[in-house]
Amino acid sequence: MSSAENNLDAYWMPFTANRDFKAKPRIITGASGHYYTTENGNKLYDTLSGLWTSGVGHCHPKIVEAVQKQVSTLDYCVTFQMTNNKAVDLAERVTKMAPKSIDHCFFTNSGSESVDTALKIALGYHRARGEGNRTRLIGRESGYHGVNFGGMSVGGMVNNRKAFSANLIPGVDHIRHTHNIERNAFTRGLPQHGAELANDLDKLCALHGGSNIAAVIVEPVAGSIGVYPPPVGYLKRLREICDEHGILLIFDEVITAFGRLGAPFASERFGITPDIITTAKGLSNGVIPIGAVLVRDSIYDAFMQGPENMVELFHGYTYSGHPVAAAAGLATMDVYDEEGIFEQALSLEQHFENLLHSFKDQKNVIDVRNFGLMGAIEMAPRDGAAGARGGEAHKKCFWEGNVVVRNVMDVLCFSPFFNSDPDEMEQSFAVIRRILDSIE
Ligand code: PXG
Repeated sequence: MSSAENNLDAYWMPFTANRDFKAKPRIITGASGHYYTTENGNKLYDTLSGLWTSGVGHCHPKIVEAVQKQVSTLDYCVTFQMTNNKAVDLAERVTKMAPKSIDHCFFTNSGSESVDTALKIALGYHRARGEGNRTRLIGRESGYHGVNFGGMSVGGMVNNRKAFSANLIPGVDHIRHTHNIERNAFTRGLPQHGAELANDLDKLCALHGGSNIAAVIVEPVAGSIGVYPPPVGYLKRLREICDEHGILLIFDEVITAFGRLGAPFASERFGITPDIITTAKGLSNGVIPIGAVLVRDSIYDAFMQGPENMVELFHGYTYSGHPVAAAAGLATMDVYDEEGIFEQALSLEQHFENLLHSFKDQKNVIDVRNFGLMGAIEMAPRDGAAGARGGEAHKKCFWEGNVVVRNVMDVLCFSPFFNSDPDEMEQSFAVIRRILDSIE
């Protein structure tokens, strides 16, 4: 038994079947580039680039060096009523990259914190403008916005919500998700059918009065649920309805920001500018936890009133703008620029799409979806055992194929590195095919 297995009992694992895992642990001790290393020295190809986090690969030397340097120069600095140079620089760098007019940045430590921060900013914005009646928040079925109370309330993944259902925040509605296998199965890129589902928002405006709704939050491409790209015209229609009713549109870009769609932001790829963008993951390539909420100038300006010596937004985290995390963020932005990472991501899209869609006739596969470098292969659930096929695929890939594959129930999700080697990608999919062949 390894040292880690001995100590496993104390460790309560997140989003994990703890007892099943502890019976046969999968423990990683190192990573480099596109591979993890296990305790017994196996090298595993990582098809999820961390957890949609590490697009430029693990232990990128430039980011490692920046972190090492920063931690021995300024390890921590309070950012309330004073701050550090790295946080200032990163805010400027990221807002320069963001769509025009999105030019202020509030730091958090995770996607969940970014989402709850964004919801609070939206409510505070309306209140500051004398529209305190705008309190309702709208999310979408099957959406994932993290695990804190705000994000869980606007989120729509049932298992994440049901144990807490009585305590979710009030005044939240959900529009329908856009996933429709009957009409859109095996679509390459954006599905043709479903733009009309955005009109659910119009119906909620008719029900509540649009002037009572503060904000709508959606992932431009839903990730965690198993990759649902938006139907053609859907995001545009949401933007139109928001404009008509003065509702803020929040894009949760925790996955899609910083290259995942071959552009700095999904907003840019789709040509739709929201009012608020939530980010995390790719902001530091996953190296140090950090998130950011990016807002329109008009939102920031609305808060900047009243006595100048007063705090305008009573919100912030001990680690908002942590200097080491911000240094990791700045080095990550350098790598994105200097290595042409977003262009690389874009150029890999077609190859990735072809590999994924070669699973169309694979046993048990009922759908394949992709957009940018986000992709999913969905298997039919086994009778009476939903999730079993996906779970088996994950474990067999790990133990028998030396490939890390993430399953969400029976959906396998893929998030390739932006600088993937096309041959390595192909080899990993060949392994996955062999393993799916062996699953009944
Ligand atoms: N919003 C979105 C869109 C996310 O994808 C979060 C918020 C929350 O971020 P934090 O940093 O608090 O975890 C996420 C996170 C999966 C998976 O299986 C994806 C996430 C988290 C856990 C699992 O795809 N994304």
